[in-house]
Amino acid sequence: MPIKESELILNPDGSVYHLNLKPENIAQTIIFVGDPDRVSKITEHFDSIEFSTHKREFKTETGLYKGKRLSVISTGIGADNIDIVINELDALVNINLETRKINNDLVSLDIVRIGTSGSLQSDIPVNSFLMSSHGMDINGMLHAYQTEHISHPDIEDAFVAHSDWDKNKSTPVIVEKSNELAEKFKDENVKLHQGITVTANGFYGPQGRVLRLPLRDSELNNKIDSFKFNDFRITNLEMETSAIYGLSKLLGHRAVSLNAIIANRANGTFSENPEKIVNSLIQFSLDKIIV
Ligand code: R1P
Repeated sequence: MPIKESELILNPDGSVYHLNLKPENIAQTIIFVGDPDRVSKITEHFDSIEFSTHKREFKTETGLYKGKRLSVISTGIGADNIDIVINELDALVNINLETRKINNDLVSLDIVRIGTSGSLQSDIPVNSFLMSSHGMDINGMLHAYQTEHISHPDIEDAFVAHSDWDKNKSTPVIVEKSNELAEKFKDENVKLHQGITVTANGFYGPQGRVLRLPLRDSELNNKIDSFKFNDFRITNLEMETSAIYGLSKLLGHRAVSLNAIIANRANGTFSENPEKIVNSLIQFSLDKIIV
């Protein structure tokens, strides 16, 4: 059965609805960034750019970096945007947009997020690099999908018990990175911290920040940063990783999330030069992606 026009929406030129992309516009290796302005900070390193488009928060550029074809896409902020970006990218490679039928031979994309994040651990300082071993959805997006076979109930249950998790909130869902893709980023000369990344559905209250509004659970961040499960601990908070890991695993794509740590919530510090650490992570990531 063809997928209905109301479910897979195409623009008059045949591109997918939000991203404004056609299948030929994207590479099979795709870098995600949150901020549209970060796209050109990556593609300025490219040998050449063959395609650019921009709609809403979704800016895409495709080109060659040291001979390898890469696309860079800004996702804007949040797991809800990741739902749009990954579903539309998957449609571009795995659904025939003319017949609206799923292809027999499915394509697996490599997705690398180059993002910014706040550390929760004092030994992971500002200006360091972190790869998310897992994404923990506390934002609820993954609950729309069947995640039983990709999640980690042992860690989830331990976290729910440890944090006395509020039953009115969506239950945490934990999904691991692509270990295959992560291999590319191993480097004995570069310290890449690893840990569980909690993906929140907001920046202030949902990540335990208090400006004028008191929190429902003022101890939540302490419970998050004191959680341990075997060798795992929660290292950082941001707003996209669990959705990237979850949807990538469900759809058969490989994903890793790399974070420039620009804030340290444990000691209240913020990087004096966040641009610099983000640029270092961009250069590190580009040179690993092409290997
Ligand atoms: C919040 O300031 C935004 O920054 C972080 C968060 O995940 C959120 O998207 O990532 P990016 O810098 O990649 O957008």
